[in-house]
Amino acid sequence: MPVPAQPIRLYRFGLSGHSHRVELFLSLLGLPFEAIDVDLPGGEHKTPTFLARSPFGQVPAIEDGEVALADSNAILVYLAGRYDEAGRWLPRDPLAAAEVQRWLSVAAGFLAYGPAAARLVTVFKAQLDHERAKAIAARLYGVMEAHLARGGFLAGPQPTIADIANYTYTAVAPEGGVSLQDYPNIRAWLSRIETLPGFVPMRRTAVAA
Ligand SMILES: N[C@@H](CCC(=O)N[C@@H](CS)C(=O)NCC(=O)O)C(=O)O
Repeated sequence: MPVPAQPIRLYRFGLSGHSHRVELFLSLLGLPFEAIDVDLPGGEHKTPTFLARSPFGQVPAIEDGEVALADSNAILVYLAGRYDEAGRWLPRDPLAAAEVQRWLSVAAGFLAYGPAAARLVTVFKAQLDHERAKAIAARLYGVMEAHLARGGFLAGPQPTIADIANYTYTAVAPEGGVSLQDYPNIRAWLSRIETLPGFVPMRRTAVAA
């Protein structure tokens, strides 16, 4: 597997699931990286220096030599394409790649507006509609639970970046008042991810369902 000439710089925030998603994948790939904490409460992500790195003023962002990239899913796609020569994490077969993309879209849609938004309300006191976020989460997890009935991973029998993208905010969903009690297939899938070599957990908060 190719390795970067110098450690990849990861701009992150410790309680950000989007940041953890990238950190988890760097760790699973065994790539050297340097984590740089961005002071979100202090507004560092809206400074001109950080906006040059991430135009929407959001973490995570990375620098890998000459490459600067923001958006967690875009970063997963980049890292898989550049460093996983075997194409295990992002298959090259068109249909298999489309299956992965389908779940990346879920991560940027239902997951972000459902469980992640619900957690923003409970952990960060965000002025969002908690009931609406929980309803979106229920819709997402109904589909995901049925999909995972056959075991394996989201896009097939092997783990891909589809799993990495959806893992973190699902693992911490109870912090947002979204219980996983009724979803045994989802809980078993979380456990399968947690046994992958190189797995690193997301930092938990005191808020829990
Ligand atoms: N689509 C982005 C979303 C990233 C995101 O929402 N980051 C949050 C932290 S988890 C953030 O930086 N929020 C600050 C803001 O939006 O101003 C991604 O996947 O990276």
